[in-house]
Amino acid sequence: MARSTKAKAQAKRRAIAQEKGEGIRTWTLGPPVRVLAEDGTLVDEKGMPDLSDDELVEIYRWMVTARVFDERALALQRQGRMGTYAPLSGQEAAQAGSAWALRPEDWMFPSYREHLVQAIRGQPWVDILAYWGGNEEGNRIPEGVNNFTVSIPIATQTLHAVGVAWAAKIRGEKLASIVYFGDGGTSEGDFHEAMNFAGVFQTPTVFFCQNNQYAISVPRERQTRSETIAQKAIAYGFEGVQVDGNDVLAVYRVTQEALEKARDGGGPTFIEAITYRFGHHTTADDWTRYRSPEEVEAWKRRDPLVRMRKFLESKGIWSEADEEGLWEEAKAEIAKAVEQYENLPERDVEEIFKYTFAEMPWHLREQLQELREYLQERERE
Ligand SMILES: Cc1ncc(C[n+]2csc(CCOP(=O)(O)OP(=O)(O)O)c2C)c(N)n1
Repeated sequence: MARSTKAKAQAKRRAIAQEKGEGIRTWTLGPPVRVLAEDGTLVDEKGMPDLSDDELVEIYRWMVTARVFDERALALQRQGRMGTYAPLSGQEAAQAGSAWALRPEDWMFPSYREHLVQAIRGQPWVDILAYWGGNEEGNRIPEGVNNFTVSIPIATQTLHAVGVAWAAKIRGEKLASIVYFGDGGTSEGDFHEAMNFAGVFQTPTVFFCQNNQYAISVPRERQTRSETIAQKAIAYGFEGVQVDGNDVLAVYRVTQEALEKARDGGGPTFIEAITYRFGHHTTADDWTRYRSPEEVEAWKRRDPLVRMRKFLESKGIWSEADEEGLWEEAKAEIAKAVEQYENLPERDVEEIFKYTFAEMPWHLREQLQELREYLQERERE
């Protein structure tokens, strides 16, 4: 096809898609999908998702609870009461909006930062604390909750999500899988293999990239030369879409559409949610080494919680008293989870060797022996 004919065809497709209210879905991406402006006003009335007032308040309640959880978890780690922790503050809209669009039968594959997604899907806060406290009980997913466990190795979970979605497709089950990863994850081979497989086999998978601008200290510009991350989907033959990741309603809308399409046999979608991590990568990191306070402050002015709160207020369904009450409630809920966490029975350190294999292989037996000798020696000192 001649270049101009091709461009015309592309423009036509884009125009039709936009007319249908589908947003921008080609590699020449326009501005990210948005429903709320930064001041909480509705910028896209047609794009307003079908959510009841109760649901809107409930989504906001989760976002505030996650912020409180984040602050407490960080403090616990700093006080030596927890092993390590990956803060999520700033990413509440990306997580709450996408999680809210999921159905119980869908499968969810997290990285290590999706505490809010895990909680919305039914994992108790105490379990999430237990996991970060080094207690494997925290990795026990409650019966009937279709969440996979935390994936520390970057992007490996993308393959698992595609595999599960493919199995569901073969079995004729009407469900989708969603997989979370960061901008850095898109540089991993696993990610590209998963994308290719999903495209070829048209698996019902939603790839949800929280582009929080950094992979630890590596900024987005050093991660990929691509103009957008979303456009990577095009090379694999499916749709990519950018969304304002600090706009919970826009995130809900694009995720809901992508999941619906997947369940209806329309194949995979790649969502790039543009957001920002307010805090450290993990408690082993120090963001002041690679970001300026001005940059962080600029993003804090686009706080997803503030945007949603202002929207609820403008709808006349939220007051100052509601706000105060919610923070108190969230603090009490998390304080209870912390108390439960600290009262969990202590685990035997030897357990870390015990549960991967039915029979312990020789190298683990050797390491266990070494650990016992070390502990005995320490006791003698
Ligand atoms: C396979 C692999 N390589 C390296 C690491 C070390 N590592 C941990 S987090 C991280 C950066 C990931 O950044 P990104 O994917 O953008 O996610 P974010 O942490 O920003 O949510 C790296 C390189 C790892 N966990 N796994």
